[in-house]
Amino acid sequence: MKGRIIKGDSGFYYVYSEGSLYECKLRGKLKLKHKKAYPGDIVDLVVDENYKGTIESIEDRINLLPRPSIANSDQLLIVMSLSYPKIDYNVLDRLLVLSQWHNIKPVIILNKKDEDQDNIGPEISNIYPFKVIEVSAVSGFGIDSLKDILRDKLSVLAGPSGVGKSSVLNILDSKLLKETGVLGEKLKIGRHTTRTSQFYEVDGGLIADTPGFSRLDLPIEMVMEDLTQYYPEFYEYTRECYFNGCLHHMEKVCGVKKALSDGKIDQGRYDRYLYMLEEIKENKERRYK
Ligand SMILES: Nc1nc2c(ncn2[C@@H]2O[C@H](COP(=O)(O)OP(=O)(O)OP(=O)(O)O)[C@@H](O)[C@H]2O)c(=O)[nH]1
Ligand SMILES: [Mg+2]
Ligand SMILES: [Zn+2]
Repeated sequence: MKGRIIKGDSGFYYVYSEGSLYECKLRGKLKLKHKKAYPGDIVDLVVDENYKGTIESIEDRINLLPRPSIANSDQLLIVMSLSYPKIDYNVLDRLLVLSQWHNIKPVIILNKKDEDQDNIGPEISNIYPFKVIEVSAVSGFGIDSLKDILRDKLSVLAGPSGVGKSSVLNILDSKLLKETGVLGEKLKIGRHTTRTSQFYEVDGGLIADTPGFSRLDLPIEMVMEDLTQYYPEFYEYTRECYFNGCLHHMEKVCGVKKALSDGKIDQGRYDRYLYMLEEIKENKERRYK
């Protein structure tokens, strides 16, 4: 049987499989090999009738988010609000960069559609070359489209306080997966600060609500050439860049800068790109001092 670890706790692992949770131990040979298991890991398990089991093997992971660790995320749901708090574009662009750095597909969720008087939702959809879903946890707008992308996936929630992450989880009718007690307890909205990730189930998909991403510094391993890769709207214009590794900054002949002056690339996106480029440069200078 295959399942997904949602929590590890002093030698026990709680594994979600086909609607049930199993309390498992690692098979001795895995421990001998010093195999580590993280929430999100996909495992083979053998279980008994008392919802206890043994993890026989751990699948190779496709990615691993740090602090707190989550393995094998299919997508990062970056939640922003269309009213208050106002969209923090710095946070949005940073999360987009970090998501791609960790090899996770980002999806932008714009909540509070019911309060989007200035209709900025469609504007953002136009500017950002990523999947954007407008929703409202109050009116239910867009919730079905959101459900469609959650099915059978592991999604990780991110976004500033107050944008409506808990409210969205609530209207999705998600169930908090707890290691003890019954499944399917109705989620209660409330303020909670957690150090570990909590997993919720929605129609066979899992959502991890994580306290991660509280620090949005770019990883020190990231180089300037990495950053350019995370801007899909640049791609088609780089053909006209003189240098192969063009950073679209000081270079004289640059297709991206040309597209910018022709109004084909968003100025704000570009400005924040330069800002992050500078941050990477400073990281590097600090490292070699
Ligand atoms: N108008 C409107 N208000 C919303 C919507 N979703 C959430 N809210 C309100 O926004 C406030 C914050 O919502 P939460 O769900 O607690 O936000 P959160 O992202 O979980 O915040 P933290 O837990 O602090 O990170 C609450 O007062 C909600 O009632 C929405 O779609 N429309
Ligand atoms: Mg919350
Ligand atoms: Zn260029």
